Amino acid sequence: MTIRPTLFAAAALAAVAGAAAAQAPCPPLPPPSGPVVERWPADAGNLRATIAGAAPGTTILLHDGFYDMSGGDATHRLVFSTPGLTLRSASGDREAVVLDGGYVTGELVSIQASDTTIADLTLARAYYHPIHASGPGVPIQGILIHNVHVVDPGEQAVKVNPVGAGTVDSSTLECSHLELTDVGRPFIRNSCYTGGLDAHQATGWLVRRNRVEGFWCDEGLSEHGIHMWRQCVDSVVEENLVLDCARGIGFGLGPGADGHTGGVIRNNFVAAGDPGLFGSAAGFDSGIALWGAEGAAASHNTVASSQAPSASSMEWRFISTSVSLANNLVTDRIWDRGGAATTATNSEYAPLALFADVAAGDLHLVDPGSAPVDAGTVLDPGDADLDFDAQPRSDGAPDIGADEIGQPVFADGFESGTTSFWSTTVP
Ligand SMILES: [Ca+2]
Ligand SMILES: [Ca+2]
Repeated sequence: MTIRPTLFAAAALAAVAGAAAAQAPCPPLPPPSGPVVERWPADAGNLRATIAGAAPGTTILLHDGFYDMSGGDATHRLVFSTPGLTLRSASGDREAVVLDGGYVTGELVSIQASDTTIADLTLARAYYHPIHASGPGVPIQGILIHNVHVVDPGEQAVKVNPVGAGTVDSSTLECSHLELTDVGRPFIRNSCYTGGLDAHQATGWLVRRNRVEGFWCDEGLSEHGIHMWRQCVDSVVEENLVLDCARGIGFGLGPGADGHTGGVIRNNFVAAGDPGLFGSAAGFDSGIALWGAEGAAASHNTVASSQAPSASSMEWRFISTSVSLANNLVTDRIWDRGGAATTATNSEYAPLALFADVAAGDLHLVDPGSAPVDAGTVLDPGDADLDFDAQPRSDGAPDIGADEIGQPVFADGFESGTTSFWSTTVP
């Protein structure tokens, strides 16, 4: 199947329009500080050489347009093996620079060096992983993936796994949109071998403020929208919207080698409302799954599905699991499938009418008089001081779920208010 660039761009813009109501904006990256190399769409065939020859600290600025990256074969990719390189758009508009693999190029971006930044652009239709980070036999760190749109990957949208001892640690995926669309879904292979972020043996990742959506297949069970497992440590997953994914957020997938240590999942919206997802073979499996998660916390998350999940809204499983669940608000069950848990003021079987728009992923509370408001347990300072909107929980009576209600709501569905987590004032 061939998608002409103009049609593809139109589809991407439509997707963005749908995303406009999602999350408060993230502040832009600062301007480049080192050497800058500018490139245009006609340079698409030479980008590999440009990146391979760039001095440490160089920023490759891409001007707006459609970059046809489908030349070559499944072994082709942009390899970042020099520390401190940045690939970003000149305009800062992630929808205006599209690198399209046409399901020919295996990976679009291969990160193999510390302090690599990928920002402000769209990566479409890689045959495998559009972004793949692996240390080159030794650990790397300081990767920043910021404000990218990854659309219709052939496998997982963002893959992090070690090569030998080459783990990828202390890195960030933020403010990005990872999605599998109805157009791309038929291209998924191997019994739904896809997902949003899939990280193995990664320590200290921060995954925040992303919109992850559409990861499901007619047959087979997709990996989670955000999945940290296989000995990941101390992941922080916060303020994300995971919409219409068969599995929302996962720590671990089993005991031992498949497990996760430490970490926190907080202030996320996990929503499911797509009839196609519910009608698929696997359905909506679970919102948040802690399988072999040792010492993890899940606090102040909201999981809402317009139909019942196949398994649960939230669950923990396997003997090695030890989790703390507090102030989570869900529309179905929280399931004890084995392991140890401490729980405080979680709310199951919440009515859908509590939320602004489940199908759109807007799980803000609508009624300041509703049951979750002011009904939560006060957590230790630093555990979940801010809500989904990065607004402080300052009234001494936390609302159950990811949203602390009580401030004016933006026209686009978000609340205005105070100085945020980002040290910027939300308008
Ligand atoms: Ca409150
Ligand atoms: Ca709020």
